[in-house]
Amino acid sequence: MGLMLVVLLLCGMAVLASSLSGKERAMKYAFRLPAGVVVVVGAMLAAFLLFGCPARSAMTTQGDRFAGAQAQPSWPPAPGKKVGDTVVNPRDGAVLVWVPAGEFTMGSDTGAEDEKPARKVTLSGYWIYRAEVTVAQYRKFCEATGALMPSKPEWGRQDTHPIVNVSWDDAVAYCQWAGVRLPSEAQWEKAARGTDGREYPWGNVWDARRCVCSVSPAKAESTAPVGSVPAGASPYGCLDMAGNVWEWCADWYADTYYETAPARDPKGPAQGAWRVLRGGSWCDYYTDLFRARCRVRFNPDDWNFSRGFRCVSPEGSS
Ligand SMILES: [Ca+2]
Repeated sequence: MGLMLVVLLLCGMAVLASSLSGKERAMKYAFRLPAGVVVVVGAMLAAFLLFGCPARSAMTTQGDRFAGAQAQPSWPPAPGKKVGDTVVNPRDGAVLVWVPAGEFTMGSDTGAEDEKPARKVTLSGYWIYRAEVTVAQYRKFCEATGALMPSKPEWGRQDTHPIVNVSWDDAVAYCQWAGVRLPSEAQWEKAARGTDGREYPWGNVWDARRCVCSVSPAKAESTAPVGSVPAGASPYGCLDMAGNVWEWCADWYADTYYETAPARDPKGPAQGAWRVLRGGSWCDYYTDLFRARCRVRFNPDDWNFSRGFRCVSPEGSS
């Protein structure tokens, strides 16, 4: 394009030069002079539009480069350094918080049989979504991949609420698109209760005001916008680990797994019939379900209005 304009410019100058030779008749001279001027001016104008706005051209280029940098940030993310560090997943815009490597208390000596015993388990560091995956994020996944939105709950699809009515398989498909994974059961539990063995994300005393639930006197009528109860944050800043929606974990469920799990980075049984869900939901009214150590199983192909998920950074990123 640029070369063509230069040629046009040279042609115009040639026409103008010949028109100025002074050997043609006056009419021809009169015609050629304006024609040459028109070609020269036209070519100059075109050249100016193309090359004459260096600031605009450079801005566009820089803008493109910037957009490219945004579309391809450092992902998977580098390990965090301390509690409170955050990163953003460029694919779905989710904020992830850092859970440092180290030991925590997994399970319980006093809870249900499948939670026993309380053990010291060590995990590598990892990033985990601060909140549950939202309707808006899941819609983005569907639009990008052609996946279908799940059934609409009674309260409708509200962008800031957690997605519900998703199966374990749906959650895994989302994770593949978003470049993340479902948390292992151990990762979910550590993110919810920290290292001091507490019962709830906020401490050891039940408080219905610290989560979206139906435990009296709270009476949630539906899910709530994710992260709407900051007072229920876990030691790492995770929100809604208790309540709002149950959250799928990557692991198969086994009732004896807490007795036999490896002491470092346990990833669940090799096989099973059910997958693990954690944390309780908006429609639950039994306080034990909200304890960070409570384990629930469910058919991975099935779904309902109280179940959603959150994600962790991909393998090898921490
Ligand atoms: Ca939850």
